[in-house]
Amino acid sequence: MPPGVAFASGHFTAENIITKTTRSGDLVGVFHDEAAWRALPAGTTIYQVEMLPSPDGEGELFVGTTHLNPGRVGDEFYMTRGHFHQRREQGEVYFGLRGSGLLLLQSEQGEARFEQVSQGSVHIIPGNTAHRLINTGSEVLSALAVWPTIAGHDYASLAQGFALRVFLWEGEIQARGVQYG
Ligand code: PAN
Ligand code: ZN
Repeated sequence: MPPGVAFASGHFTAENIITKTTRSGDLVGVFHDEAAWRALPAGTTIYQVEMLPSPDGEGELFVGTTHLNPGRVGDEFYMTRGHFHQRREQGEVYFGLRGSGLLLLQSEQGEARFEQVSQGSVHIIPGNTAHRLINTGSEVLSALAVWPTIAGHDYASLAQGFALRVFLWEGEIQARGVQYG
C-alpha cells in the first residue's frame, strides 16, 4: 500500500512517519504580545508537522502535513514560525486538508499578501517567497506541503517578523501592518 492521507483528520496513513512538535516555548519573539506569550505554559503545543520519509538529494521531495492548533496569543491567532527557503529559488505547494486559515506570503522586498486556506485549496508558493500558516478558525488547520529536500529553511532572515499580523479584533479577523524600526 502506498502512503495515504485520511481526509477527515489530515493524518498520514503510512508507517515510519516522523513527527515534530513546536510548542509555545519554542516560538520566542514570534508573537506580538510578549506578556500573553509568557503567560502560556511553555509546553503548549502550537503545531505539529508529520513527514513521510524521503531520500535526501537533488531532485527529491519532502511531503509533510502541518497541523496548526486553533488558539490565540493575546489577540493574535496561532501561526507557524514561517521561513524563506535557504535555497531562495525553491518553491513549494500547500494543499488545505481541514480547518480554515490564511497562508501569509512575503517577498524579499517585504511585500506581503494572504491566500485563504480551506479544505481542498491549492497554493503554489513561488521561489523567493517567505510563507507562514495562520489558523483563524476554531478547529485544527491541516495543510499538506510538498517541497524539494534541497530547499532548506531560513528562519533567521525573518527574525523581525512578517509585515502583516492577524488578530481577532472586536469579533472580526483583522490583518494589521507592522511598523519596524
Ligand atoms: C512546512 C513548514 C511547516 C512548519 O513544512 O516547515 O509548516 O512551519 P515552520 O517551518 O515555519 O516552523 C514548509 O513550509 N516546509 O518547507
Ligand atoms: Zn517551506
